[in-house]
Amino acid sequence: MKIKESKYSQIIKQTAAQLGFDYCGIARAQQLDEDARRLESWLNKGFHGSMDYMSNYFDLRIDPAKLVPGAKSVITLLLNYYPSAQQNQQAPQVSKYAYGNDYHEVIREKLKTFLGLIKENIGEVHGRGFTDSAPVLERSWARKSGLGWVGKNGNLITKNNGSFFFIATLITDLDLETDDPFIKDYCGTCTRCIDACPTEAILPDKVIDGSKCISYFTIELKDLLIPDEVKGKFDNRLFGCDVCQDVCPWNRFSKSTTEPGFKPLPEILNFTASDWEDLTDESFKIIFKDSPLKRSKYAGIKRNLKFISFG
Ligand code: B12
Ligand code: SF4
Ligand code: SF4
Repeated sequence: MKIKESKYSQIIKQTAAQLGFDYCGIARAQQLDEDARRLESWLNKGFHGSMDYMSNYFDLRIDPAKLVPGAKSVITLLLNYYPSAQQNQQAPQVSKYAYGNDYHEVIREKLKTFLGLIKENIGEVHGRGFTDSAPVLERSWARKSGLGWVGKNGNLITKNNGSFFFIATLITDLDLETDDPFIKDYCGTCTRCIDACPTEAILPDKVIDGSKCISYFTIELKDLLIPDEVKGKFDNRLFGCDVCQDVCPWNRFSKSTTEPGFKPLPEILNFTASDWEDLTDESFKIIFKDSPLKRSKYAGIKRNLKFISFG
C-alpha cells in the first residue's frame, strides 16, 4: 500500500512538472483547525471589508472533504508569474500578477489537463481543481504541503524563488504519500514589508487587514469612490499592489516566468498616464478581454486613475 501511494505521488509530481507547474506538494486532506481559528478571528475583525464572499461557506473553507466527498489528499501547485519585463515606474502601476492573461483561465486549463493525465496514468480518481475559484485556504495548504512559509506580509514564500507565485489546489479521493509541512519561518527579524506598506495593512502575527490593502481598494471594492482616508497613499498604483513583495529580500531569487499565457500585454508595459486617460470603454474591452483588469471593469480602472491622479 505504502509503495503504491509513493508511486502515485511520484507520478503526480512528474505530471505537474510536465505541465509547467514550478512546485507541487501533497498534504493529507483534513480539517484545518488552527487556520480555522485564524480565519474566524480575521472575519470577526471585519478584515474582509466588503468582500462578502469571504464570510460565506466557512465550513467548506476549513474542510476539503466538504468540497470533495471522500477527500484523502490535497495536491498544491505553484505557478510562477514574475514577469520578464516591467513597466516604466512613472506610469500608473499594474500589479505584476496582472501583466498577462487572467491566471484563473490559464490555470483552469492546466488543472483540467492535470486531472485528465492523473486518471490516464493512475485510474478512476475523483478530484476537483481550484485556483481562487472556491472557498479553499490556498496559502494554508501550500504551507501544509511543504512548499514554503507564510511571511509577515501574508504571502506564501518559497525559499528558492520567493513569492511571485499563484497557488492552485487539487482535492482528490486518492491516497497519496504526503510531504512534511513547512515548519520553519525565514522572516527572522526582518520587518521590511511592514515598514513599507503604504496603508499600514500589515498587522502583527502575519495578519493582513484586507480592508486596508491597496489591492482591495483598487480591485475588490465596487463603490463608486475610494474613501478619503486613504487619499495620497496609493502613489501611482492603478491596479493591485506589489510593495510588500517587491521589498521582500526573498524575492531577489525570483526568476522570470516561462508560461506563455503570462507574457506581458504590450499596452501594460507601454501605456503612459495619458494613454490610460484616453482609453475608451471600447478599446478597454478589446485590449483587456483576457486580462485580470476585467475584474475592475472600465469604470473601476477610470475610478482608480482619477483617485491616483488627484490623490
Ligand atoms: C481574499 C484575498 C485577498 C484579499 C485579502 C488578502 C488576505 N491576506 O487575506 C486582498 C484583495 C487584499 C488580496 C490581496 C492580494 N492577493 Co489575494 N487572495 C485572497 C483569497 C481569495 C483568499 C485569502 C484568504 O483566505 N484570506 C483570509 C486570511 C485569514 O487567510 P490567508 O491570508 O490565506 O491566511 C491563512 C494562512 O496564511 C494561515 N496562516 C498564516 N500564518 C500562519 C501561521 C500558522 C502557524 C498557521 C497554522 C497558519 C497560518 O492562516 C490563514 C487562514 O486562517 C486568496 C485565494 C484563496 N482562495 O486562498 C487570494 C490569494 C491569497 N491572493 C494572492 C495574491 C497574489 C494577492 C496579491 C499579491 C495581489 C496583488 N499584487 O495585488 C495581494 C497581496 C496582499 C497580501 N499581502 O496578502 C495569491 C497569493 C499567492 C501567494 N504566494 O501567497 C492567492 C493565494 C490567489 C492565488 N490563487 O494565487 N487577496
Ligand atoms: S499589497 Fe500593498 S497595501 Fe496590500 S499589504 Fe502589501 S504593501 Fe500593503
Ligand atoms: S519582507 Fe521580510 S518580514 Fe516581510 S515577508 Fe519578506 S522576509 Fe518576511
